[in-house]
Amino acid sequence: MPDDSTIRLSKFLSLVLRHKPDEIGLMLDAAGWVAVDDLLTALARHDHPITREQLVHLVQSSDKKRFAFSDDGRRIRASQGHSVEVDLGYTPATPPERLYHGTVARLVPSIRQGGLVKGQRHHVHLSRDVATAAKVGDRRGKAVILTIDAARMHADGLVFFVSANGVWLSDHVPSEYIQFPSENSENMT
Ligand code: HQG
Repeated sequence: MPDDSTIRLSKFLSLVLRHKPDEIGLMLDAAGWVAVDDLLTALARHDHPITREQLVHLVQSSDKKRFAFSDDGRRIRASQGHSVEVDLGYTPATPPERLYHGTVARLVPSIRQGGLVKGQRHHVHLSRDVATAAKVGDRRGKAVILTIDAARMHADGLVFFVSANGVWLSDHVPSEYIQFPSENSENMT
């Protein structure tokens, strides 16, 4: 388990690299990258001083590999989850037959109606396995796992991307492709 200060820093980095780079005076490039030097300087100026080694450790030890360095190690970006406009440059990919989405019971009626929508983020996030989806759902309460017929979506021409850290991304998942848990098991993981 990462310690509290690592978790706090990881959350702050998510905020800066996905949502509010201007909070510490940074600008992301069109693909979401920022120079590591600039990031370290900006963090130090805004009460989050860390060394390059600490940053590298955080990136490498992150449970979900949320952040990635460029090949030359000079730039860093979040691998998914942005609300600011970026083009991560992922190419369309063929998904596994099934993907999973963890949510909570109170959102299910609306998802039944409108399918999965991306909301503030650029994409709907889907997981490769049930355990990951359960963790995503548990952030909001007791996870309800939706099973997505990704093979049929793909066959029908809907586009998928996979992020550098293995999150499957889609623009919208219409409800016809979603298998919902039966009513009396909706509260079960
Ligand atoms: C729900 C975290 C009502 C959806 C996680 C979810 C993930 C609807 C919420 C990543 C809906 C959106 C993404 C509809 C979708 N009506 N509710 N039609 N369609 N929803 O946080 O997938 O730690 O934007 O079920 O682990 O929960 O940040 O998406 O509950 O990988 O790296 O609307 O964020 O990763 O919430 O989470 P989010 P998410 P990090």
